[in-house]
Amino acid sequence: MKRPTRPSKLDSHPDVIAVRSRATVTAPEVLDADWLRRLCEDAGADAVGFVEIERPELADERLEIEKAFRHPRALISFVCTMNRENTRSPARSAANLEFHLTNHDTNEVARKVVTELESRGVRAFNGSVGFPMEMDRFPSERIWVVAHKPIAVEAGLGRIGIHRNVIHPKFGNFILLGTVVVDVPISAYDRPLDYNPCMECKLCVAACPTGAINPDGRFDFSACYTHNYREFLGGFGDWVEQVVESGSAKEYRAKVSEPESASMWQSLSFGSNYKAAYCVSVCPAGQDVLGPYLDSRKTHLAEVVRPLQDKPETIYVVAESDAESYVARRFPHKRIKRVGNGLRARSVDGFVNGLPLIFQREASRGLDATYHFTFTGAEQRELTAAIRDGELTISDGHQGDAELRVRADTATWFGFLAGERSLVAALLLRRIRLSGPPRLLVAFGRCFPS
Ligand code: B12
Ligand code: SF4
Repeated sequence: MKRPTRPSKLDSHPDVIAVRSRATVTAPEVLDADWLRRLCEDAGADAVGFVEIERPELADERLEIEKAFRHPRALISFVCTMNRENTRSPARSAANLEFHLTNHDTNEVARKVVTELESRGVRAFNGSVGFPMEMDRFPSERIWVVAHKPIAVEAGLGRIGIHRNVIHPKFGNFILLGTVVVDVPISAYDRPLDYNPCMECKLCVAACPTGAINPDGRFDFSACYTHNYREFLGGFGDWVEQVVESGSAKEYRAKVSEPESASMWQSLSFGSNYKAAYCVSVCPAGQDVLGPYLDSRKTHLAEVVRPLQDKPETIYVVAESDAESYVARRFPHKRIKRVGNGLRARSVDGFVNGLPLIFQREASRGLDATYHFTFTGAEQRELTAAIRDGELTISDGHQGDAELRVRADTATWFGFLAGERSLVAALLLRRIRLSGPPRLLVAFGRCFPS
């Protein structure tokens, strides 16, 4: 005999009764592209594009997105424009104000779109435009949840210029990017632009104070990050260490000038300030931007590029990096200050991911060597690093013949790289063993200053 079901405590809860008695909101099976575009524009987006999550070019990005939002079906990419004169001004407080406020607006647009979609039963997610990011991964893994640039490119919102920022065909590079991920497909998707708005004028190369941008599009991450991000992440960590290592106020003042302390306070109080972003400032590309440059390149150079090049300012560099020699050669009127950037590996993965970011092409000139690494202890792995013709390649396992073989206990190796353990002691204790000329280890170290 079937026993009568007793009403559970849940059934009599007022909110449960209310939910059960109201009509359920059913998410649409497909989001109409025209309606969705209007929704984004009404929320404040200046341009919008859509991409299906299965796009092969975004396969790696999809894996990252799925870690944060479980059911991605489609991506909404959008841009918010920045005012140009502020972004170009040598008064970097004005430029930073523009970056910060546009950043805020872009997050706001994403949030408004997500809120509206959620009210219609669509699950939607927005990763942040910039900060906050996932700091528990720093510095070994990528800290951003969604990489907006490749998505914007696939959504037809622009192409990557020599300076590695996305250039929109109308607004140029005076844009910040946002992405909303939805769990419902969209009725029509966009394709990448069939041309690159970059003019290849190389003004970004000429204006960057650290030499981070190469004419062929190679980007010296370490050069840009050490200077531009002096008051962010590892730059901030380095400043903290300067405070800790100062035995007195006098000693601290010898290391950190009064403007630098005030600037750090400003960043902590009002949001971190970028030191440069000159690549964005000088870029003439984009139909709304290009006119004055076409009218007179001379005036563009005199009024936009030169004031930034001529500005007397401190440029933060890692000792003996390519940036240090570049500033001395190219901008002798700018002050060079050697600092640490906090990019230290603490795991083998961090080591593998980090080496290409801090590799110094010029410092590697003349080196032609293959290194076999055997990590033992906490992590066990074999790696090959080859440096040849100014290029670094890293591969798993031991490939080919090596000029130097390094066998290292993982903890000792990363302690040595962070300057916390002595190499001599590690060699004596055989925690690090070398087979081949030790000068090749010194030469290796010169290619990766941090
Ligand atoms: C990490 C990061 C940085 C790092 C590294 C930058 C970099 N180039 O990767 C640092 C700290 C140096 C940095 C600096 C800046 N950043 Co930033 N940064 C990011 C972040 C968090 C992730 C970028 C990313 O995806 N990197 C992954 C690596 C692999 O990207 P990548 O090397 O550029 O990869 C591209 C190239 O390989 C390119 N590519 C492939 N083949 C080829 C071939 C050639 C010839 C070329 C040229 C390129 C190319 O395609 C890849 C995909 O985009 C995003 C925010 C976000 N969550 O997306 C903002 C973001 C990229 N940053 C932005 C900005 C504005 C800046 C700064 C101007 C900051 C400032 N105000 O000073 C500078 C500009 C530096 C520069 N010229 O790149 C904007 C760019 C907007 C735009 N129009 O594109 C973003 C998108 C923030 C936003 N939401 O708007 N940033
Ligand atoms: S400054 Fe010139 S070369 Fe650099 S990204 Fe802009 S258009 Fe391209």
